[in-house]
Amino acid sequence: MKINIIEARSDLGVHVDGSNLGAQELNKELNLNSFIINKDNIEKSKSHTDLRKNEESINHFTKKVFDTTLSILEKNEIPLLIGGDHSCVIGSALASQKYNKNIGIIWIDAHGDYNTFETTKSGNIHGLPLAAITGYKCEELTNFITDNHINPKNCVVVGARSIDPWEIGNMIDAEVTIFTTEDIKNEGASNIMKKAISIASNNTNGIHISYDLDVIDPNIAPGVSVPEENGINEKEAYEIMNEIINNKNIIKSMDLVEFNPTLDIDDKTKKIALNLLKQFME
Ligand SMILES: [Mn+2]
Repeated sequence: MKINIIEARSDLGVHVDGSNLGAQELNKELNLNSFIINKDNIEKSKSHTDLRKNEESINHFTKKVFDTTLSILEKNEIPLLIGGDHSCVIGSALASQKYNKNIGIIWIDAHGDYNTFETTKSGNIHGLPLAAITGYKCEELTNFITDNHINPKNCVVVGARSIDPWEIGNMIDAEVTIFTTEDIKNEGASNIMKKAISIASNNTNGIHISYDLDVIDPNIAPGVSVPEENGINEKEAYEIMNEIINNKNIIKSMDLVEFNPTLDIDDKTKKIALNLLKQFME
């Protein structure tokens, strides 16, 4: 099936600048036709006390991503969103849920992204999208689309190693499945992905994949806004993508997010991101 790219050029979900430049930087190399979605032309809030940073602009952005993703799906094509920070994908995941009716989601990420406005300490909305997508509070972020969330029981986080104490409570409450980086080290990336796919596809019509580059160790992939030590290695990163490709018949939509070119060293992260994109598009 034809893949159609969305360049999601926003870093409004995080106080660190630069991830808005990620998609453009990657597509410069790929040189593929794409839909381009820009953030609002406003001054980005980075206030430490604002616990709803850039909420309104992120909602505008989400709606644009949602409409674009839906238009791609309606042409019977696969949307591939390139971020942007992780708040960019609320619209892509929920458009896929709307079009495919009932899907599961696999969230490959060092973080849980399962905070709510009550539990967030930073107010960075890129720490809330998975909760919003699975309808766990955060209604303010999905107001444009009611009763269309992904069932958290079909939601799997893969590669987590930095989950806030309150956030883990949300995830347990919602019955999200978590596989940690340690699980990947112990059981192998392919085996963990097989388990994740089985949970996400159980009684659903397909899967949305959201791949955050910060799951990879920052010594190998330093170009991300919120790096976490002791991540997966490059081989494991590709093994994860291999399992995704092996299940292409049920993968309905895909994101690759959080590449921040301003923090990259010697194009290390860029090269891995490009390899992952090429692997998916083969
Ligand atoms: Mn993330």
